[in-house]
Amino acid sequence: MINQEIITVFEAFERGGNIVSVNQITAGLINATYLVETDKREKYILQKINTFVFKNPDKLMENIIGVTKHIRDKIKEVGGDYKRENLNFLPCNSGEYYFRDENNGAWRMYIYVDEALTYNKPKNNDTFRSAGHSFGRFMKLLADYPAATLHETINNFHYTPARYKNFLNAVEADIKGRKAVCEKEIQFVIDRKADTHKLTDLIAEGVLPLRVTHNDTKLNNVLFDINTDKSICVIDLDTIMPGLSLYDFGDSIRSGANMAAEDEADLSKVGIDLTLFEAFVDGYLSETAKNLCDAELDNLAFGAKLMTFECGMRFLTDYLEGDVYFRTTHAEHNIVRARNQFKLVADMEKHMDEMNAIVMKYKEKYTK
Ligand code: GN1
Ligand code: MG
Repeated sequence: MINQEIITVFEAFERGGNIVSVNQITAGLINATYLVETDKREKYILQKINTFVFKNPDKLMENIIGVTKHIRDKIKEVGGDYKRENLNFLPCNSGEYYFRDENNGAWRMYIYVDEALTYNKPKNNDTFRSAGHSFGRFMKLLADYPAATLHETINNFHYTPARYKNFLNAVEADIKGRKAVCEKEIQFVIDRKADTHKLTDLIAEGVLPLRVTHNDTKLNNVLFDINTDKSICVIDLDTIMPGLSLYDFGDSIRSGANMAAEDEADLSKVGIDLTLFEAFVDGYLSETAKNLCDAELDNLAFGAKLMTFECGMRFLTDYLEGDVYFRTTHAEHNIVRARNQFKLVADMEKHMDEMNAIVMKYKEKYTK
């Protein structure tokens, strides 16, 4: 039986047809996502925005509508398929791009991209190279987007010094009495305090440029064509804000070049896969090398380490705060994720020279 809540929300978007199936998609850790199919053989994604995380759905949707329109125009210019290479959001009956239900829940809907899939782990090097192309292209498409019109959907999202402060506050408060079981992880973070402000200092000094970036570039935020296995487009557009190329590059490496899933508990399986790293660098730099400045290229590998560190610190903070932010399936989920990310950080530290050498190899290849 189809949940009445979903039917009510779907009807608010006035697409007609009756729902024949609803399937929840649980890959994302923040919003609640449903694939809805109708008897008119149409498929939609209905998504309940997590308003604990995104406090201001109207500003969030303003960003997304502006950005997807910009991308659509560019795809049209080159004769591309904008229904497939971009997300197409639909207004609800009030004319707005999200619907408020009677419990103040905020919902949005967009057309489902058919014959597509996502990967939590790259199937092979080509998959990950292709993801690199997509994120590189995404940044290029938005290079002339008016950044000043974007709202900050989550304050200080990748402002790592603020994340570090939140972490220290969570340790200090220890509201769930969990501190004792993660002393080692807490120390791991404190030992790397200097890393937290390296990039933000370079921004303040005017060395690293802010660009319009995606900021949540995990591999499962890319759609792949089921027939060609090539990336089609980038999804999960909630955190598009001015940021660093290093954040987008770094978070992709964090999620896709880990030899294990981000919540693998067996740490012997966790580490940086340099072959996958190289494939992503190849795809990403083939699109962006000419546009990136030397300071960005010099810090790409560090960006991967920092994004992994930041994410681990966020998982640890959420564990200490009682699992209020990330979707978890068991009580240890966030601490398992944090340990996993810190193992990956330690492994990247061991391989930092090799990672930098790979970046330089492709910098040369694509800037000649
Ligand atoms: C969240 O929404 P999703 O699952 O794509 C999170 C990212 C984390 C990621 C860790 C808005 O991404 O920042 O890196 O989980 N998104 C938000 O898996 O916090
Ligand atoms: Mg996602």
